[in-house]
Amino acid sequence: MRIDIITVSPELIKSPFEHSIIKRAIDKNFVEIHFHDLRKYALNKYGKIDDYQFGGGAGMVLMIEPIDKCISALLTQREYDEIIYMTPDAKMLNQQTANNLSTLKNIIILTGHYKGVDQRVRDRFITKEISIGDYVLSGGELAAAVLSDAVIRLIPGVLGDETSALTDSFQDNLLAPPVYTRPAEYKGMKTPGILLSGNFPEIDQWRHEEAIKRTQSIRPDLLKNDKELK
Ligand code: 6GU
Repeated sequence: MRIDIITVSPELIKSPFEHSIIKRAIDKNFVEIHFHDLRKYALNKYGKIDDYQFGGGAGMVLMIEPIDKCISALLTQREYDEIIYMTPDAKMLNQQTANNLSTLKNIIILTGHYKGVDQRVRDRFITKEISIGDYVLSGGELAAAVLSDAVIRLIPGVLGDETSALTDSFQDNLLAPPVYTRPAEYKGMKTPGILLSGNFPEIDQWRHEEAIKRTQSIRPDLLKNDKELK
């Protein structure tokens, strides 16, 4: 998979890709990440990429021309399966969307800033818009890092233990069950005996029941909805 990230702050977004599972995925060539600094496509030598919004109002808007130049240059190189715009005014990211994106070959992620991008960018180039939650970040960079992490770890081979992504929270629309490790008892707090029993069918059953209990109590909405992002 190849991910091209277009941003006004490449430095802000790079570090999540330089550690742990995501770094290993890049080192082992499961994924290639390319950062594109929007200012390199600026209209003038001062690096102008934004302007006041028509109609008045606070906040700057990213202009269409630098974004057009950047995306069009990428499109001459290869075909892209999705051109994604990170923005809080979009449908919310979920595990199903991450699963679907993890099967793609080439994607572009455009991150907004300030008041966002000129609507014509969204109309002309963007094939999918994603928010990571109902709160506002200063820019889409952290959101793009979150999306990339969620997607990359699902690429087959990236996680050492192939089954571990399958038992994540949300993979079956359930929260993950409680987990314990040594010591079996700490300051009087005990690990549930079933987990020490060695009876694996019963352990699976217990985990499933705990996952349902946790989901019912914390996120009952997950039990009702199939919330695939369209
Ligand atoms: Cl994708 N961008 C920004 N700026 N804020 C957000 C977001 C994205 N998702 C949630 N809040």
